[in-house]
Amino acid sequence: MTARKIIIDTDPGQDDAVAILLALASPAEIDVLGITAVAGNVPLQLTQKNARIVCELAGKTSFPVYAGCDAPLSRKLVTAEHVHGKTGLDGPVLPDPKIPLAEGHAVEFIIDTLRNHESGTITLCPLGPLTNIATAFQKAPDIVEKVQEIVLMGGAYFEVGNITPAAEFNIYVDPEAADIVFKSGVPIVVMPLDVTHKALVTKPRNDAFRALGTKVGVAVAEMTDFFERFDKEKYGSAGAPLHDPCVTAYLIRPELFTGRHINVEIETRSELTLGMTVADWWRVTDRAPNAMFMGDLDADGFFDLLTERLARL
Ligand SMILES: [Ca+2]
Repeated sequence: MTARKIIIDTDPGQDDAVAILLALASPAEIDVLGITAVAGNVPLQLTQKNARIVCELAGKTSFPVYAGCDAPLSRKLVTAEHVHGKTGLDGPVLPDPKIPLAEGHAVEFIIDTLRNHESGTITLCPLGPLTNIATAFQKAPDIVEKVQEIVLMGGAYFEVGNITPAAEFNIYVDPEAADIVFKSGVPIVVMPLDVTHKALVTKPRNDAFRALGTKVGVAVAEMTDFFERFDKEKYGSAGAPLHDPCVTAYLIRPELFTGRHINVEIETRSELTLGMTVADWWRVTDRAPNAMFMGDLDADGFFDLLTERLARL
């Protein structure tokens, strides 16, 4: 098996950080060609810096980190400091990054990388709003058919919404971008809240991260400690949901996840339900399937994988 070539498009975020660490800990399965930052959980100035902080924490700095779009396609940026803290990576105390930001724009990197590789060999892994990906598709329509697959965190069906009663944060922040991506024809795998709310860092699971005794293990435990206070208060859940690591875990062990290949469309007009992922889970329309929409995961298997891989960093 050769490692799958991916670009991680991200707005770190503690859960983004864990998703990136999992990818960087798994070079046999995942070849990270670059990381592209987007505005989302916190503004771009912080997400691009946080992405570099995480790479240095992992001790993996052989690929470029680019800054991308600092605002959604046609809306004002909505951020989530109420969840992630002021820096986006609140929790552990981590040093400022020494590696520089790569020169150039994330969108150009995405376009060039797809053009410079054989068709069907690059997977895009968006962990934030879909602004960078949609902008790349708009600027360079020729790259769309070259994408092997998009594996993304976003949306919800049974869990409905976390930023509004109807919408999940990543899709809500830039619904027009999500609409472009979901209509692109690229094979899409979606990790919605329905799955990620089952990836809960319970106390024993967090203790397992801390017990690794490594810089990475302790930092991840401190990140989830911070992150979980929000979800405990809001949902009364047993711990923080690790949304974004579901994406990189899927690349390593897809059998941990089950879902349905269905039609998913994005609400872009209604004020009330803006950014809703209208997922035809029950197949009540004849609209063509465009996404593998996940519904369940083996949570114990997921955390076993995560802990085992984080131990390698
Ligand atoms: Ca994210």
